[in-house]
Amino acid sequence: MASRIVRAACPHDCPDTCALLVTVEDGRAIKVAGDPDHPATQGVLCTKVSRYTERTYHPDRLLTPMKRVGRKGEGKFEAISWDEALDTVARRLSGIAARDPQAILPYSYAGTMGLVQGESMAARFFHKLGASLLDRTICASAGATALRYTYGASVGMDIEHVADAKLIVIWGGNPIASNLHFWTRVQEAKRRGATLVAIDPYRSLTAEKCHRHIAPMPGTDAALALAIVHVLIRDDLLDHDYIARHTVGFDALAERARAYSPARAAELCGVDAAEIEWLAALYGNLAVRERQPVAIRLNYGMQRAHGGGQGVRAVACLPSLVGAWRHAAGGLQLSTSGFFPVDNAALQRPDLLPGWPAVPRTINMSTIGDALLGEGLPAGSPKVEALVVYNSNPVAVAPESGKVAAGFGREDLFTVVLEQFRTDTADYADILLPATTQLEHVDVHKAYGHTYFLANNQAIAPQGQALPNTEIFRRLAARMGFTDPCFADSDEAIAAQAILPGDARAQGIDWETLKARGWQKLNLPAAPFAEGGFPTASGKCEFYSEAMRRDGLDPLPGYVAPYEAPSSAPELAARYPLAMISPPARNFLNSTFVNVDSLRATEGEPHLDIHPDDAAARHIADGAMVRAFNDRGSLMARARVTDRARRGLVVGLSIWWKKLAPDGKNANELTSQRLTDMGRAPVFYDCLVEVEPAERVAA
Ligand SMILES: Nc1nc2c(c(=O)[nH]1)N[C@H]1C(S)=C(S)[C@@H](COP(=O)(O)OP(=O)(O)OC[C@H]3O[C@@H](n4cnc5c(=O)[nH]c(N)nc54)[C@H](O)[C@@H]3O)O[C@H]1N2
Ligand SMILES: Nc1nc2c(c(=O)[nH]1)N[C@H]1C(S)=C(S)[C@@H](COP(=O)(O)OP(=O)(O)OC[C@H]3O[C@@H](n4cnc5c(=O)[nH]c(N)nc54)[C@H](O)[C@@H]3O)O[C@H]1N2
Ligand code: SF4
Ligand SMILES: [Mo]
Repeated sequence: MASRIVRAACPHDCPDTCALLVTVEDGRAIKVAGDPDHPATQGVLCTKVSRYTERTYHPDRLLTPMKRVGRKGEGKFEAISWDEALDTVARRLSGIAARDPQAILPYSYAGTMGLVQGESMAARFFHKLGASLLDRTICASAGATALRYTYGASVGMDIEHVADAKLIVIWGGNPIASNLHFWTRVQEAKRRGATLVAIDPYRSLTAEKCHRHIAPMPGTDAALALAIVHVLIRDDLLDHDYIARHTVGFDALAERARAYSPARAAELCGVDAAEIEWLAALYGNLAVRERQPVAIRLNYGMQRAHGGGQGVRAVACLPSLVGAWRHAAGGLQLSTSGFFPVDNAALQRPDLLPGWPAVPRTINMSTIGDALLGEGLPAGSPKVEALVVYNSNPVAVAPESGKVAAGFGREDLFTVVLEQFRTDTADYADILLPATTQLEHVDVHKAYGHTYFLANNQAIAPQGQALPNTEIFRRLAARMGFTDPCFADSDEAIAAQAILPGDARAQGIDWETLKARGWQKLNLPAAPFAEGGFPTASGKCEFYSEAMRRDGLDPLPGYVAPYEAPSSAPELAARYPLAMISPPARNFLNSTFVNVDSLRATEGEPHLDIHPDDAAARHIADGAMVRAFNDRGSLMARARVTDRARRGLVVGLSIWWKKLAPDGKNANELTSQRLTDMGRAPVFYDCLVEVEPAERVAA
């Protein structure tokens, strides 16, 4: 039997970006394993991707182009040929473009993180067309904006060294579920004597395994971090030399932090002042008095509220105050993506835009519901007449789902969806196009939790008539008469353009070496900011940001209350007293894998975790069906009465496919389309609800 091993990369939106070894026998992938030699992967994959063949050969894979024959959303389709599908799409888009190309909107996110199957040929196509631009904010842009103002880019410590840290603070993340390979290193650090602290409103799988768990109310992290700053300064637990040489605005920060005593922060966050004092003393003493490495793994869970950006900024100041960056095992990581020299201009070709450097209007993906319903568009701005969705499942993942579904349901909207499966979004397509999976196409990957470039070599032939995104847009471009040479680039040629030439960080790395070796690490110092050198305008860590002031923002870290909290919205809180968060379930990846039966079986059914006191007050028994609701919508779930959820909080692990939930709904029925303080990002975890037993609904 002809057996071979193909070097590949996990495409999913996960900081770990694992190196894969795919065993192929007689043209069929029989095993997907982690590369034991890749230091970030260490031969281990999560449960989801170790079952990647189950997903690839899933009986529900879309294998032919289809056209809708039922109502929008109903999911009735009929197979058609590629020619008919592409001719229809080209004809409809050309007709709309002849009136105003801005009436066409691409909608995509990180179904694959690949630089080739993501925004390369697709971006070229929409740029050439002059379509509206999409503001890709749905996940990380609040935190990314905060990091840009503070450190200059999405950069931080290399967690490959974290096993040597003496204190690891896991802040707003649940790595056992969503950053597994970091967690492996954390356990090694624990064996070596490190103290682990989780800061999370929920006692997550990770929080329960830490030495200490501090549970603030969602969206209050800035107050907590500023109180730590307050204590560090009050008790002189500071690296004065690092502050003097590598930071900007210490005095202004000190002045600001004076207002955040532990007592005040305790009240804002709903924690004990003693917990804040304890953490600040441990962090400061270890770093400054004992000169030991202290690390913060900040994650995106804490930036999904109104003050999400300011929260990240406040936490991001901490390592510079105590000089934690001096050690390879110290500092902070939210993301490493800013280290990667990627040639976006070559991949995406914004210069193809008809009026370049003028750009068409931009529509925020986080408010797609409103945009499709014509709300919030500038006066005179054309309505969206065509939507082309790829690498995303907005009907399930975008906030305020009722409006999103209403928008997708518009009869006068022409919708094209490129998908591997018939997702909630696919059900609204006029034309549904079958896309390849990672085993069936070529790609190149950067990462946001480590510093390796990876190659994804094609392991097997496309299933059925599926095509890579690139090929679909290549064929569409030809039909639209786009003759620029870049539309003829093969996927290998695009992959070869991804890495910015001449950048020292990528010296010795190109597509040829990468595809042969599978992965290559960037050339970076082990402790990237030991001697400062932040990529800000000042070259320093900016506690005070002149750029923020210029942009009309508070130039110092500060506390911005959630939109939906008793302090900021007392009337709303009287009707809807519980804060709801909907963070990732371990066996799903956003809404991907929900349709893999074995993984969905492990998650069971949509649950809502509620504290015993909050449950008792509502006569909710463990295991009872409940209805969670607010002015935006409602949702049924099975209650788990548990003190994993702190008082005042309910937790619905996500993101379920709506059509695989008993009531056809998921958590986004309740979330709002409001945006964060910076970065125009959604506020999924800034959401008040009330919960009642479902019998009452029936009665
Ligand atoms: N298995 C799995 N892995 C994933 C994903 C997935 O869906 N499933 N999604 C991927 C994606 S797209 C992303 S962006 C990352 C997300 O990665 P993380 O940001 O690490 O996200 P979570 O694992 O959801 O961790 C979020 C934690 O933050 C907590 N949290 C919620 N609100 C707050 C708050 O206001 N303050 C604080 N301190 N904590 C809060 C939640 O209770 C939860 O335990 O994970 C990626 N990895
Ligand atoms: N309530 C709530 N909502 C959330 C979140 C939350 O924590 N709570 N998290 C938010 C976050 S952090 C994120 S990042 C977003 C994620 O939102 P999305 O990026 O939309 O992620 P997925 O739901 O995984 O959907 C990706 C889709 O892309 C498809 N896909 C994968 N590869 C390819 C390919 O090569 N070609 C094509 N054409 N399709 C492909 C998959 O089949 C899948 O259906 O959701 C956000 N929504
Ligand atoms: S989802 Fe994350 S942990 Fe799982 S294989 Fe992919 S990169 Fe690795
Ligand atoms: Mo995300």
